[in-house]
Amino acid sequence: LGDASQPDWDALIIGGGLSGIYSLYKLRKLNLRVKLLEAGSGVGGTWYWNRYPGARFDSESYSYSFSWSQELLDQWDWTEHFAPARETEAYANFICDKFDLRKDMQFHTRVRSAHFQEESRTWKVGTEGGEFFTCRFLVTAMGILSTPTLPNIPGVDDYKGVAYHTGRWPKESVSFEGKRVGIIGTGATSIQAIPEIAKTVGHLTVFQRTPNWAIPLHNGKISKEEMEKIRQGYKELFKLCSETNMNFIHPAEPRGTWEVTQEEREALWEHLYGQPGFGLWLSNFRDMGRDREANKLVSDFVANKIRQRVHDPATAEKLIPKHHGFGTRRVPMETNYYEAFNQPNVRLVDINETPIEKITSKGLKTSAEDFEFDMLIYATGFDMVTGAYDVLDIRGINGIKLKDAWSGGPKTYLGITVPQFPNLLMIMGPHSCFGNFPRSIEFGVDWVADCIEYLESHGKTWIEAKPEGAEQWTAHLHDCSKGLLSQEVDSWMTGVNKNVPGKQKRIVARYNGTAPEYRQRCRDVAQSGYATMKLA
Ligand code: NA7
Repeated sequence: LGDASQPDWDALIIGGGLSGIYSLYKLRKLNLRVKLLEAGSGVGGTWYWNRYPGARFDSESYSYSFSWSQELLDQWDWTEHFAPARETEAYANFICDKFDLRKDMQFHTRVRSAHFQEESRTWKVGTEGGEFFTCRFLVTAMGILSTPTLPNIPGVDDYKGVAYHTGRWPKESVSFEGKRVGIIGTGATSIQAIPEIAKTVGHLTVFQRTPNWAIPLHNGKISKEEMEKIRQGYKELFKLCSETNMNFIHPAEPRGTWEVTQEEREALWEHLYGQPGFGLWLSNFRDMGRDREANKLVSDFVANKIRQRVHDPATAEKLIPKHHGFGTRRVPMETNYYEAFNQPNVRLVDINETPIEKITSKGLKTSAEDFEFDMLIYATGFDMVTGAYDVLDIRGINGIKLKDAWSGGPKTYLGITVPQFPNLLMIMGPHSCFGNFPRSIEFGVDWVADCIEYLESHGKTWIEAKPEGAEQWTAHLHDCSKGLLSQEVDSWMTGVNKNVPGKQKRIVARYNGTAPEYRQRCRDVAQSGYATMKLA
């Protein structure tokens, strides 16, 4: 293994989540010799690692179905409108069994390095276990929120009780009964976990730095009859997703905030607040994400909902974001999140008032109090979008390190390729269009597979973004992002993670135009015979 002159594989895929699974299926169809490497013991990616209580979709389950196999659509039943993580993990397993994908997967294999070897036009990939593989095309399917980060609070290693990061939750069931539990972070993860933990916990203390604008999920079971109806409607559903800005089933509201009366506004917001899913975020007035005053109105509407639901006015005020507007960060979806704070055994600590000074052997110390816990939960998020790349030693032409090439923010072409890193093809890479993942994954994988097929049929063994292509793409990304209120806010969507050195400044981390526009731009490149890229 590792002989550059005779690569082991035509394509090597890193990651066994949904992106990796479909990449393997699709590239195998091209009769390529393909291998997939996965760090975990099973498939599912996000849905494999995230086992914390309450982990589930907040996109409608059926809108998450892969559309490329009618048989798969016919055979798989979703049981809830927003399926729990274990059901989605089972879905990933079902796909792998059905298409016999597991035989080309190697588990317990964490990739550590990938070096491009110019002479042989191959990648040499090294693993933590000391194995080496060579391949012609390197397909990264590593996820955008897959590298968990612990808080940069002194003493994280000192705590002697049980501690978990939500993104590395154990497989065994965890009991909270009678326990004193502390949880740090109040992002989408924590907002799912807190109400579940609160059901049985002895006492729960929530440490909040930034409150978020969470809205009700309104989940429900799917009966057999309802599933049949959904199945009959898959075609229209996928068409609808392909037309919306972010690939979800929630279409944009064409009207602007100021084009309707206050009563009409309230009526739309009430309606959307009572509907399942992301409606209030994605089907709101079209200027909500750019017009500060319009955004303030809807933020006030959601603030009043929080006030109505939380009994203690002081706690309610702490739970209402003051420094960013509704929808300018990823909107967490909740089920009884606000009600959890009405329980006598759940307490909110605003760490802006009383900062955490250190983690101690028994719990943690704020400027006001010493806390002792039986369990400490870090719901502190991930090194987003570029994190999975930064932890690897990826080197392109002349040994240039990807981490260095991206030190000022990612540089890509279409979010798929990178100048000076030939034959590296990223699925859901930085600068690509995220939204409803499987819809975006299907597009990304199809584009990559078509590209490889084109190279094969034209006798080419090299594809690379041109520097000027990456510059134009970055400029276009900045154009799409102009005027977005979300770009004025620190969040994983703007590439900020204060726990990670070098990630303190906001960047454009994702495609902020519409999904149809993104796809059109990628298609144009393919249709031009990849004229804007270097092929050799
Ligand atoms: P998020 O949304 O990044 O949330 C992480 C939370 O942890 C957030 O409330 C952070 O506060 C908090 N945090 C992080 N570091 C610290 C430190 N050092 N001290 C105190 N609090 C801290 O991650 P999630 O896992 O909840 O969600 C990730 C995405 O997964 C989610 O959006 C979905 O798309 C799926 P901050 O806001 O930075 O002040």
